[in-house]
Amino acid sequence: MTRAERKQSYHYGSHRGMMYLVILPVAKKIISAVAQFLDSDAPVCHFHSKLMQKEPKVGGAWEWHQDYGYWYKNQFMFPDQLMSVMVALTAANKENGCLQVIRGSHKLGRVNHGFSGEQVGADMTMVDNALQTMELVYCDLQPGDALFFHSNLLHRSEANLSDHPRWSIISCYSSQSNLAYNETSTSWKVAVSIVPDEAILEWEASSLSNNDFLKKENDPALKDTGWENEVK
Ligand SMILES: O=C(O)CCC(=O)C(=O)O
Repeated sequence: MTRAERKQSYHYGSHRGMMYLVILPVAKKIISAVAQFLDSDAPVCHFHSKLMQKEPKVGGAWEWHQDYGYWYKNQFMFPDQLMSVMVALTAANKENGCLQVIRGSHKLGRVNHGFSGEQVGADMTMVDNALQTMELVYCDLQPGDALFFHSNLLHRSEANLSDHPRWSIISCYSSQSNLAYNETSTSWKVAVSIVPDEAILEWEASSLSNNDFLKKENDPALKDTGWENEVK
């Protein structure tokens, strides 16, 4: 099986998992923690969320990258005002392709990113240099655990070759003071309407078909625009 065939599936359609995509990212407990981590007193905005499904034997690998390696292309100004939260829906461990991070690598600043096969990945010279002295950590998570990480943290994951699924939700946040000059969606500049933590138990599914975060083809971070390679 090739790496492409093992590609991780995102879920952009209707699914019971979508419930978590609507409520969990804006739950009070999560937003309060995000507000403390982001380097700004401005309100927290929810950039986007995705349901990551790594199915047994097929869930694919991710190359080393920084999320700001993508979001730089959206021309977000401040990496310290951008972060991600991964919430485990199933157990995640070394066997089923949990997230791996290089501890402290967010302090390196932004590393160059380019195409690595089908994916956009970090410059491996810098990754290998970092691994000489910095600790590689396998993020072993139990269902319900949340991992908060800086937009410049180097991370990757391996394919899920185990017999068990590895599902998670990854939500990404920006401060309202952080402007993006090449982003087509609008959620990144709208302050989050926080919901009580209990709402996840009370919510009933409704259609999400008009939400702009579903339109993957509009995302400049996933295109090779070339602008970032030239200094004008
Ligand atoms: O869920 C994974 O295995 C990796 C996902 C990831 O690195 C990302 O979405 O930036």
